[in-house]
Amino acid sequence: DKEVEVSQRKAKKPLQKVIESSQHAPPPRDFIGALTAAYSRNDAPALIAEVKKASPSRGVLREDFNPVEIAQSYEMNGAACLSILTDEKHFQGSFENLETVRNSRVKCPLLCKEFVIDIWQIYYARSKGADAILLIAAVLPDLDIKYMLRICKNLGMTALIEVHDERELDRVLKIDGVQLIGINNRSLETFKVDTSNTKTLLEKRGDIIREKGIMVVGESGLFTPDDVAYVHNAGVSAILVGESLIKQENPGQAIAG
Ligand code: IGP
Repeated sequence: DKEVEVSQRKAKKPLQKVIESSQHAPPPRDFIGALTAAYSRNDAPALIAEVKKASPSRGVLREDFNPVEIAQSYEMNGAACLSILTDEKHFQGSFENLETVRNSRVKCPLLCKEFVIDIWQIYYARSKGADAILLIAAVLPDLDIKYMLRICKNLGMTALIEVHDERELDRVLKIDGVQLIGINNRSLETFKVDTSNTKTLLEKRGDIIREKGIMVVGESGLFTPDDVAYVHNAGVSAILVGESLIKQENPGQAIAG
């Protein structure tokens, strides 16, 4: 999305300045550590709960949207990590939301949910307190993923690499240093959700993934305990859930159910 990039560039600081402010950010929290600890405690997939105001497919999900309140409620009810949408154009998110949650009492590691196409965005996310960042294989060439992984590592951040199909998964499995892969059940082109996507891909590539010690996150379209059990059986040790939680009157309490 060139448009997004250009508007951010125009509005914000030059790369060198952003790199400098990333060095003064609060030290990164251990995203994978939090997921692993939660998974071994509960024998259920660790939850990454998403702070999401709107989506392109569903429009505004919540009118009374208070990111810090939602984040606190998620944390109190057992989320291991949080995902904060920062994309403005499609999700009505913001980096300000990320920063205010990071400066609140919330202790969970935070994933910055952004369409990253430029390293500027990674440093910017870190400068706003992100502990992890999403890298979407569908929009990034292999060389960019490799380079961005190195930057994340140097910053002490975790990269969640998102794939949607076998071709993307195979590309990502060839890259060294990948620790966390998200399998998106929603097609970014058609918005169609199909949880069997996680199962199919893990049936095909589960062996290599386990061999490499990569942790898998089941993403999108999870609404019921059955959905969660289904992707858990398929082999994920973490899940990323937005809509079904955010639409509840009390988004955090929905976690227990
Ligand atoms: C959450 P859902 O269906 O529970 O709201 O999905 C999350 O997986 C989804 O928001 C997401 C996303 C993304 C958003 C997955 N990959 C990439 C923006 C960009």
